[in-house]
Amino acid sequence: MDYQTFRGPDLRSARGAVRAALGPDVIIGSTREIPLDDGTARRAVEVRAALAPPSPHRSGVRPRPQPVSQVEHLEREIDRLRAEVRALAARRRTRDRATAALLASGVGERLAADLAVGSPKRASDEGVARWLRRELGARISLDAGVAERSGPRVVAAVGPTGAGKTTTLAKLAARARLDQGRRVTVVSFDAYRVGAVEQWRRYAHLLGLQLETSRDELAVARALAQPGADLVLVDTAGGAPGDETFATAARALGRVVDSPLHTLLVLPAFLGAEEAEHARAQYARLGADGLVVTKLDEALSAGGVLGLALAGLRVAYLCDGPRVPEDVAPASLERVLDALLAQGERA
Ligand SMILES: Nc1nc2c(ncn2[C@@H]2O[C@H](COP(=O)(O)OP(=O)(O)O)[C@@H](O)[C@H]2O)c(=O)[nH]1
Ligand SMILES: [Mg+2]
Repeated sequence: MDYQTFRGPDLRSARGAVRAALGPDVIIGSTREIPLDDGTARRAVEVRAALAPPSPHRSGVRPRPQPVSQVEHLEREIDRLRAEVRALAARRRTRDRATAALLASGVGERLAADLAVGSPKRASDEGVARWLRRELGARISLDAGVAERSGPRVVAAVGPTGAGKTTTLAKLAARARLDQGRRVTVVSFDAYRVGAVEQWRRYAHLLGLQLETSRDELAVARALAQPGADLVLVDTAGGAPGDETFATAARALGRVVDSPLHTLLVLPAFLGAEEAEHARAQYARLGADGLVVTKLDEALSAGGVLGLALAGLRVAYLCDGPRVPEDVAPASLERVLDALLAQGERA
């Protein structure tokens, strides 16, 4: 190789000199700093360069396949890893979006994380929403319209004060009377609270219901023993489990042996996941086997309460207003999912 030497005050100018003399296709032999022989401490850069031999490409000769160098091998490995990291990031983002939608709907953190684990690898926002609906739909079970089923049965409402127990039972009583012409008896164990009995007297008068406002746990059995007894609705006070009316209701419900008994836990839609879980535990002694979600008209989403449905409690009714009897509907999967994701889908 025919090397020539070029100098400059810095590397840039030395390379400039190389380019000016030999053009762009050069081979650099060496580059080094040298002292300037002008008696100062200044230094210059010296580059040795030669014209590159003509490339086989340009001369029309096919290049022979070169063995893959270590550098190329590493580059390919890095590309592969990059693609993998991108795929993982996309998957994580999908999972994050699913988690965010669930949290926005009010579903508790643990449940949201558990559900989002199975989210699809890659998906648009609509894809994530569709997947969530499918996934949630598969986990929700319904026991829709329990009070409408024929044959003597007892439907009891339990839950915190103000949740909408009395209103919901009045709606069910009205539907049974007006739509089905059934004989309906109401047993109210909420005999202590001022106005509670009065509330039922008015409904009984309006709708033609039999009313038992007893503090005696045998009242349910008596109601069922009446000739032609059909639907018995049991209203309870919201009190704590130690409370006397609560104990009476528990004993009464325990005595209903022959007729099917449905104990509905009535909870307002705006409860958070922890409060809903707490209520479920508190009323477990009354053996709630169904869920009524009330006040859907007052909540953005009902994920906290419907988290109970995802954990196995079957949804019976949805209520979206105080009007008797209009604002109640037997639960349908579509409406439960709408209530569950009302807020989350927009997140
Ligand atoms: N906005 C709305 N209000 C409701 C609903 N259900 C019940 N309410 C109201 O909530 C209040 C308490 O209801 P009530 O049935 O007395 O609750 P209880 O203490 O559980 O028997 C009343 O003012 C009802 O009119 C509902 O679905 N939506
Ligand atoms: Mg009440």
